[in-house]
Amino acid sequence: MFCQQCEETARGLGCTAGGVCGKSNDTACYQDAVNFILSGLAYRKIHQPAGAKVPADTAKQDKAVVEILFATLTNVNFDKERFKEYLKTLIAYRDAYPIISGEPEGCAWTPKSEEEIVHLEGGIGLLAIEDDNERSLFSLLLFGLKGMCAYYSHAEVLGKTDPDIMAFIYKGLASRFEVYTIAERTELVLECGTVGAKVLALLDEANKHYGTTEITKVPCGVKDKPGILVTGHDLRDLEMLLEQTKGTGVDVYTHGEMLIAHAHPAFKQYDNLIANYGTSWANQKDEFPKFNGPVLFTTNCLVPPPEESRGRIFTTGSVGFDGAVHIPEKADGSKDFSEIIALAKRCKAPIDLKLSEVTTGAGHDAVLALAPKILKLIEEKKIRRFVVMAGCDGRHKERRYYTEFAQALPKDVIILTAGCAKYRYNRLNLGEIDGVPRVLDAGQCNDSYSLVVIATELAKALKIPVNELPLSFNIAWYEQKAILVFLTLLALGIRDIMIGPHLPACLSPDVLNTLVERFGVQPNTTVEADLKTLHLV
Ligand code: SF4
Ligand code: SF3
Repeated sequence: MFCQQCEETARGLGCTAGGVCGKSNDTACYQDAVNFILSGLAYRKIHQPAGAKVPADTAKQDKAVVEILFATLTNVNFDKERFKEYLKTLIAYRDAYPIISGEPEGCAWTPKSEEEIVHLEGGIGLLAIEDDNERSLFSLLLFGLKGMCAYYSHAEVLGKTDPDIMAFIYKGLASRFEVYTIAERTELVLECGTVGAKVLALLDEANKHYGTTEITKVPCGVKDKPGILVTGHDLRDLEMLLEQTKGTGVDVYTHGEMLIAHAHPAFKQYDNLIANYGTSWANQKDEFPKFNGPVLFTTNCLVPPPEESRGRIFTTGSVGFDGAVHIPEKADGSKDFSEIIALAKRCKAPIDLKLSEVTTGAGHDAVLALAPKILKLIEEKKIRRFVVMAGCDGRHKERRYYTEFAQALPKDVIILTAGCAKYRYNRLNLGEIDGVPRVLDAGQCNDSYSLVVIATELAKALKIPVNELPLSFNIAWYEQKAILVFLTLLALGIRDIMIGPHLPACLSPDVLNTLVERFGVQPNTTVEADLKTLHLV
């Protein structure tokens, strides 16, 4: 296996003998195989000559493509058996298209045995792309596409789709088998960011289904009934579970990125939605055993659980783990969570982690409602600057940097955040500036679009270009959704983004050079130096 898609990749280079994340060699090879077949399917779909006999309705195929690419994102699906099924599904979809004369050999690849997949990864994995820059750019694109599929799937379950976004997903996947110059591949990566903005906007629209978020203080204690802990990003799953647990004597708690649900008016109606429990995905090994009840994973980030607690782990959607019960979607889109509820009834109530409440819900509507006040505070020099510290959390000790950085910020700087990185500083009591919280949390990484809207609207109000706003970016990344958000910011013309704790391992020296020269992208260093670099002191 060879995988270097996340920030915690082995030695900062790539995982080659089992993933740091817990992904096995075999599962990694199966993921390479589905990615390879996805490119073949996309190539065949795109290059059909006019009049070819092609599948008329591709709605199911599109849904499968999105689900499967999402399943290969870090910490989503560790279950080799699911990838075997995915492989069969994709081959069937691909082979429903006529063979194209002169198509690249890879388009027709159909593995005959498991050995072929597990031993052939040199031929189908990303290392098979020999040119360093080509591999680097296709990797960035593929990782961006994974993030795109994650966000698209969330919009899709809420009824929002966009054929242009699907068309780009196929275009990007097919590019693996096509001839592009390095300059063209660079532009394709940036186009991924442009389409990323569309996906994030679509999801923002979709999430309005639950009402626009309000700045909300979320309780983090526990009650005495048993509970189900819901983690990941899928609000629709949470809604279905809340409906099904009504009146059962089982409470529901959110974990990690699900925190934002408490700020949506639709979720405030549920008195069985009790509190947010714990912190980010990176601490689940400590926090889940104390919860006592079952945990439902609706998306990433799943850390392989110890043997003794596997019976309490449930997965749904793209998520999978060998030994965990998977709740499938029915034909009508509903899910039956009765097995989780039955188990919860036999569990003890959660142990109180004694964590203080946290504030979330600062999406673009909530923040822009404060715009006149914010603009006045800027004018009065009570707000000196904003710093976007959105992104992911992770397990490495060096992520202390983000806590220390937030603590060291001058008191007239406001943090704009989204994603699970916030758990590094959302309990620091950083206070308010004349009633405006110093940590404005838009919600999930899915809500990153809010930060873009806030920045562009403030720039408009101040009649200056976005890059002249008193705004700096210090982004923490871990997985591929963060890569998509990063590409989106680049495509929107944001310059001088600082990114850490490490740069993506897939960047070749030349590609890194392009990012530095063209966009001023910079790695983070020390708190002291970075505060100066980002004009925060
Ligand atoms: Fe390694 Fe990250 Fe890939 Fe897991 S997702 S195998 S930790 S690079
Ligand atoms: Fe977090 Fe996994 Fe990326 Fe959604 S839950 S930001 S790391």
